[in-house]
Amino acid sequence: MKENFLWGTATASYQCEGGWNEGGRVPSLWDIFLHKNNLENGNVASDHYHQYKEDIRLMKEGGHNTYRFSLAWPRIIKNLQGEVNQEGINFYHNVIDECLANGIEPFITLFHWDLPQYLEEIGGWASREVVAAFEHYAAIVFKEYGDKVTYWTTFNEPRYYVFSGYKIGNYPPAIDDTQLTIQASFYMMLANAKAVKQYREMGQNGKIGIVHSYSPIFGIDDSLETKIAMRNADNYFNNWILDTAILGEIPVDMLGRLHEKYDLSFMKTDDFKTIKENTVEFVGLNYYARALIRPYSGGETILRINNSGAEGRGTSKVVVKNWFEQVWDPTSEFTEWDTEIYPQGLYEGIMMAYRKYGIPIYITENGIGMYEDITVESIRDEKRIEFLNDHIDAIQRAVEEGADVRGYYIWSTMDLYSWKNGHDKRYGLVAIDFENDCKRKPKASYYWYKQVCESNGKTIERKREYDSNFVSL
Ligand code: BGP
Repeated sequence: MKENFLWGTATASYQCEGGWNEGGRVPSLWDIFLHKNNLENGNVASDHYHQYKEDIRLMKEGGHNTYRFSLAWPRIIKNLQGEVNQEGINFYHNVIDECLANGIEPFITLFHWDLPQYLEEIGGWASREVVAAFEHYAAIVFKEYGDKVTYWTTFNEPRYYVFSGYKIGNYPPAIDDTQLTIQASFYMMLANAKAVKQYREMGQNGKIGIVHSYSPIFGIDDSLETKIAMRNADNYFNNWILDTAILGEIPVDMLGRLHEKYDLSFMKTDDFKTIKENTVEFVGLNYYARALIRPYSGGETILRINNSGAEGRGTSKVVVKNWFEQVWDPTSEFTEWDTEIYPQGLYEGIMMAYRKYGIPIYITENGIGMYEDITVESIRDEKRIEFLNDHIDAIQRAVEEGADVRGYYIWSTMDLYSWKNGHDKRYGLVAIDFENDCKRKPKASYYWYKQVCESNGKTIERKREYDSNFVSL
């Protein structure tokens, strides 16, 4: 990799911090939703709120030079009036200072899904008022931390958040409403542009981008029907985030189709102007798997996600009526949560994104969720090592072909709360004993990754042949 390549790991506030009612933090929509429905929650999570120094020490000893994490909006802004919680502000000063003292570059996300409940109560992201609240929150944190932090991203995975909450209904606010899905999507992208604008107007010296849940699109063949389905799928999965944030343009063919059935009058001329004029300068791509697409063959929309691991194996299904269907290649390998293991998709995906957008790319999440016995003396997570090796190799292949990739973050730093999958789906390089004061224990992958970071990728082995018979966009 090039000099100064960022090698690190990633977390999100709600998933790792715990301390849900400490330090003046107010509830987020996740606290309320999970408590009310009696579901596994992140009250304690990995106890990072109390053990962040130990975590940062482990990062340093593990050879990392960066850490991607998010700020919890409910720790920072107390209420609808926008009052600041000084204790929350201080907490993140401490985390950032600890990173800097250990040679770890902070890479900060403003919103990784923990919306304050008081904003959910006024309509959440489907309401325009939340855009103004986000601008206020962003201005406070840019002013506080702007001189210490170079890398900022506005949102983590707007697509995943909006579809899960407003259409699939497995995340809060847990509804199925296409009109609100469109509104929430639009307001998030508008909030992204407004935060970018503000960052620049405040004369900040760092860089600002957005993080997207990237599903590179592949087709089952190269017929015209498949090509059309692939374009629809690309709009659904990727373009409405990437085109909007990077090019300042919401795909017009998608807007045209939505306009036939839904009310888009809430989108104002000024909004389009703001979006056009305030685009991001880099993009973070989270890669877990590609999306293999075939033409729509009939029936209602089905969006089914496996949140129960081995038990629900093979139950994932995505059909978007009149748009496309997703298929799972039976010859491929999958995790217990139905995620395809397909490193080639990362290579192709980077090349597609780089050719189309030409801006710097950071791979802001990549990793594998597994059931693991962490009570053993040494945790030999060979499967994870193989997975990471092959994905880093995919990035190196793209870099060799000219793609400008500047950083890589493994999801996740330590085991943490995996949203609706609970704590059993482990992603960390460091094990967390959730039953025992969240004691930390590095896995074999942690030591393996240390060598990768310290050699700047030279210890990665090229083990896979790539298939040249795929059909991409
Ligand atoms: C991404 C999110 C993360 C993380 C990861 C793994 O979509 O940005 O917050 O959770 O996916 O997903 P999961 O925990 O559902 O397995």
